[in-house]
Amino acid sequence: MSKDERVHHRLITLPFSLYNEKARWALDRYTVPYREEPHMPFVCSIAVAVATRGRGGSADRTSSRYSTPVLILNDGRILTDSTDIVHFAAAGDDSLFPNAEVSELVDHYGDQLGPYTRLLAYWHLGSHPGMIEQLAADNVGRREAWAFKRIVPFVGSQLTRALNLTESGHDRALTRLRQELDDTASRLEHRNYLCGDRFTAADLTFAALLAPALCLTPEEGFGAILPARASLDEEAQSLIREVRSHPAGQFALRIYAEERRRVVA
Ligand SMILES: N[C@@H](CCC(=O)N[C@@H](CS)C(=O)NCC(=O)O)C(=O)O
Repeated sequence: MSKDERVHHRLITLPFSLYNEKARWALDRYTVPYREEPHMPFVCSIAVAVATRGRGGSADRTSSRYSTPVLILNDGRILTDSTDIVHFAAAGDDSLFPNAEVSELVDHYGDQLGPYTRLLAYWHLGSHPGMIEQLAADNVGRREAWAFKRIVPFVGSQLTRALNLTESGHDRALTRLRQELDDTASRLEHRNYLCGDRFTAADLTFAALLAPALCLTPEEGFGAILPARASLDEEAQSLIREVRSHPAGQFALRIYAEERRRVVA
């Protein structure tokens, strides 16, 4: 084992995914030394299976036991859930999880926002030929991007099944996303942050899980490369405009601008 491997933790990711961004954000915020190992859909699950010797984590309503992010700590411990990784990163700083309300909201967005923004992102990805290959070229190693091109039809059909990428699934996701945006905007009517007057894990989670619907760029703080907005069709661009101009979308943009690059000693 090299000295570097002893110091750094390994973060196995699907780099442009929202739950992965949530974990990466927390690790960056607390300057936890880690090396990201980015993979494409399905390849990332194989990477998780290999790294955890087949055990994976535990499946939940929105993911399998081989979901990402997975953090392999340099002492051998393994964290297989984004919220666990945020807790680990923030260890010793109670301000990120000050009370039960914050934890409940983190879970709520994990269950009720993430799955719907993810479904909408894959829905639009599916209607843009060549785009998933471009995501691979922009976000994972050259060899994997090359190999991934060859399995795109297989991945497409698996994603359609796993995520319920149907017309009715899409409509439901859009309704749920709009509901979450409206509920979040109501929470924010009399406060600057979701749980009061300070930034917490609820704000981080909401902003990270909304990121694909905002089509955030690295310049805006997103930790991977999403498709260029100009390359999207009118339906996708119109959704992004709607989310960006919604008070809750504006809030997420503000949180990214103010907090994504902030480092807490
Ligand atoms: N509850 C999990 C959800 C993670 C999740 O759904 N990850 C997706 C990427 S957005 C994934 O890896 N899916 C593949 C799978 O579930 O096998 C967490 O917060 O870590």
